[in-house]
Amino acid sequence: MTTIEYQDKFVDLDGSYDPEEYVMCHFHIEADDVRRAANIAAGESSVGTWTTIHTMKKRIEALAAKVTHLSGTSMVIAYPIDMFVSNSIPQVLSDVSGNILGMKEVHNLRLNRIDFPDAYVKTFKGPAFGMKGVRKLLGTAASGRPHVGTIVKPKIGLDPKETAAVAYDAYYGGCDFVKDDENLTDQRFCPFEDRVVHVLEALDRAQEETGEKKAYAANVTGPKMMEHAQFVKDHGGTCAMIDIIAAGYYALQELRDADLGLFLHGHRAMHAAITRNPVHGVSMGVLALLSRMGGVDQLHIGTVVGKMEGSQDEVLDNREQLRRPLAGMKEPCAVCSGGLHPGQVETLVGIIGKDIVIQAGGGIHGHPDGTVAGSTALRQAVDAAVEGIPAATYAETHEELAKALELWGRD
Ligand code: CAP
Ligand code: MG
Repeated sequence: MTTIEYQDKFVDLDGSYDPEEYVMCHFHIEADDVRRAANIAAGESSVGTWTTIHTMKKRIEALAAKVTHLSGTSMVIAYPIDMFVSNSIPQVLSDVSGNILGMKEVHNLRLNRIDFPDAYVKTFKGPAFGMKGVRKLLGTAASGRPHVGTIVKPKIGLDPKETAAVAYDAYYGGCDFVKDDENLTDQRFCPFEDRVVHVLEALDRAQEETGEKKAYAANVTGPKMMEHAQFVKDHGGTCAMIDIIAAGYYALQELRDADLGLFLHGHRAMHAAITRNPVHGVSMGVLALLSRMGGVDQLHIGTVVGKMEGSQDEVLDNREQLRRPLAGMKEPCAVCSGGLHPGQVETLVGIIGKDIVIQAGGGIHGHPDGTVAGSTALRQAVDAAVEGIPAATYAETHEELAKALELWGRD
């Protein structure tokens, strides 16, 4: 077999590559022969294939990706910027995390970080609001406290009026934010438009009664995404939610590029199929960066302390990708969610800080006194954390929090 990879032409460890001309991708690689596998990976993900081809032209060699660093299991590949199409996350994914992840030659390959040239980043719209914009909308810019949110539970099954009743209780008890679950979209038992009308009516009522600004993330994922997003806008909503991985990044970009004036909540259901294996796939940090470029204003990043897998290092990297300087692009707000309850808020805020949305489904609707009390308890836990008062101390004078701590304990 005559193979391009034997020629080692995609490895250039002494070369210098201008970060404004190349997309630099950092990988973990495991193979019997790492140098050979690295060469194949760079070739396969740019101009190469498994054998020498007679259709190759001299000028096309300028599009070859090059391995610029190789040490142990750490590899960097520089991809020429001309490989990439403006404002296309699918293009990025097919380029740098496409066939190479499935090649026999590599045992494991994981894309851990991408550094893009600023000029390329600027071809994406990024978040319309970002964390600061959403804070402005919800009136929390001055306090800087974490936002408190809930996912209406059960995940599926409630009808529109029942959903709205749960949402009202959550808002009334102290939640800033109510959202649909990832698998609630437009099912027969809870049609989208009916649900939006009822929940927004509950939101209005709760806003009037509490004097606080509230938001509702309606899950527009699906074939009627744009129509549903427009419906939310037309009915006075401020937010749309999208399952970015299940729907695909192009869907997110289409939603963002429409400039509807809604802030976008990114749910990452299914990300673990891609991100969970620590030595293979694509890191959640990379997906977080791409989600930011694609325009999410809020993104689930994990919790460390909750029910979902994700080490502290990973969660902090996810947050970092939302905050790192990126050609002036706005910073989305990190959403911490998944098995959370008031007893974990102190630790969570200690690890991740105050610029987060703290979301709880079970940790609100499972409160012994119901959703209003559950929502109040979570808000009290947030207030305690912001004031630097231990939750146990705060609970001595806050009954809802006390009951939550009694039921779920403290982490
Ligand atoms: C949380 C949740 C969210 C998870 C997703 C759920 O509910 O609604 O989808 O947070 O995980 O369905 O599990 P609970 P992640 O509060 O009742 O656990 O944020 O890690 O993507
Ligand atoms: Mg959910």
